[in-house]
Amino acid sequence: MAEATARSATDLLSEARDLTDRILDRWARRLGDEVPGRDGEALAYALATPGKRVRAALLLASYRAVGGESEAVAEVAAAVETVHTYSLVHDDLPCMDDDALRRGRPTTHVAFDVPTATRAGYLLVPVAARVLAAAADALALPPAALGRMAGELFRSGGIQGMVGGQWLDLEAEGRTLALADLIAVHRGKTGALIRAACTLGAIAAEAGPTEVAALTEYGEDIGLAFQIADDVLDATGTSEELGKTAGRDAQLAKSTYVSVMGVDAARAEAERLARQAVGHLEAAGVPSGALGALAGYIASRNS
Ligand code: GRG
Repeated sequence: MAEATARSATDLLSEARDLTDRILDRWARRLGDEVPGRDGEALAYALATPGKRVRAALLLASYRAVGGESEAVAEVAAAVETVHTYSLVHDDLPCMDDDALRRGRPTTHVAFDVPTATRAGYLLVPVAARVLAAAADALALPPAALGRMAGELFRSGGIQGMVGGQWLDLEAEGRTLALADLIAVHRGKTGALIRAACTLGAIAAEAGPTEVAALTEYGEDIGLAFQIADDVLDATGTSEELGKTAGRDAQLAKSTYVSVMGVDAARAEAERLARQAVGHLEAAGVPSGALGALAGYIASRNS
């Protein structure tokens, strides 16, 4: 599993999906047994619903870029995808973005009901901690590495990251944000977890501080590029292509890169950030083949 310079983003994502989905399916079955009734079914439904696994692919590529070689790193990726899944379940609730379609399927609160989906989302947070602890065992990492990974993952998911960004996003509905405020929303609600995926890959490989910092900087830029591309797709894609309701940002009167600067300038900014992300790796001497391919995909993706 050495760093794969010649591989396309499609290959990398497909491998990340295979490896991560197998682990998440196992956890979904286990939780279905552990948690009785519809709560267990809702947990399994949310966890096993197919995502693109971009965060998993970034984590795997980051790990390999700094010399990691074990396939068990996919368990760390599964922990990040579990946090991401909880955020999607809650994001779709009527009190947040109120959406009925996710990953091409009814959202969890539509397939079950709002209280069940709310509980399932909350239950996924400690599940993510268990998945991460199991990952550290599988990789035979020292306790300090598990502590650092947990710190990064849950800080990125908290008030300084995903929850804080989502909070600002909800408060900003119906208002026009200045670009600096929009960047803060995007870096928090979406970018922080993507950045953490890259950092966790580096920590899992027990990389040195310069390499960890370079991958974190890469993740910071690529996380923002990812949300800008999401803004563009929301305005230009169809619900069928996206597996979620297209045009939702405009319906909710959200400020986005598209509303602030238009589709073309937003696309150009995502591409600029992708180049800048790869620049951090090059400056630190971290191999950037696979991460470069993923950066290109993230800036110009069509789903
Ligand atoms: C209590 C305020 C508060 C927040 C709770 C719900 C929540 C935490 C945060 C929402 C974070 C969120 C859903 C941000 C959007 C990120 C995003 C662009 C998701 C789509 O990611 P993809 O395209 O999805 O990778 P797939 O389905 O492929 O995994």
